[in-house]
Amino acid sequence: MQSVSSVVSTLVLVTFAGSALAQTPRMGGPMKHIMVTLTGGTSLEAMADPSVPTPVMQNYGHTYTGNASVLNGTMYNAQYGWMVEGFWAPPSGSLLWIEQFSATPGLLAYSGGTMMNQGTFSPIFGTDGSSPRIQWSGTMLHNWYAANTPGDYTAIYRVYFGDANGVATPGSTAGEVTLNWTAVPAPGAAAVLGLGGLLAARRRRA
Ligand SMILES: [Cu+2]
Repeated sequence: MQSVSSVVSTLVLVTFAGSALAQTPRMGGPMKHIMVTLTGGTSLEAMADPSVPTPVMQNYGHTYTGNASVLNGTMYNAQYGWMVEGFWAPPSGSLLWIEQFSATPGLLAYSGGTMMNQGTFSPIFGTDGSSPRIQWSGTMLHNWYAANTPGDYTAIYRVYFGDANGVATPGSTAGEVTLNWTAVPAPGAAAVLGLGGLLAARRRRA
């Protein structure tokens, strides 16, 4: 027979694991990097890794706390990550900027990071009246995308050199890339049903 204390500690562990899981938003799949290259010292190019399928925005039914709570109740994804390809730096006096040129209405974006540091979750790219552009340090950047309505979403971005105000550096060429997502409703419910089916199958086999 289990002692009371071991039962209690087991319960605490289970509760802690459950809440820790719920508080950490998921990327939603493998990283899909947007590789940014520089040619001739002035011309930027951006390309999303074609080997990773179109990211799916999902609602896992979790409740996040703190800044991540902006994702609560949404379908979301953070697979897209901006990455510098090769070794290069902006021309002197220039900074790297990423500007959202156009997007499907209802696409929400929040400031991200890497998976170790999930970012500030501040609204970006026009979400909640924010600026359409962000300054980019050039380190891997996985922003959070979210939607409240199922469907297909697209956004077009320009990555370019500019001054501290985001005014494009004369003589430089922006890279352009189109990103796509599919937002699907409540896969969490389907997953629970699937798990129930699995457990039922195990029980039958046992
Ligand atoms: Cu990455």
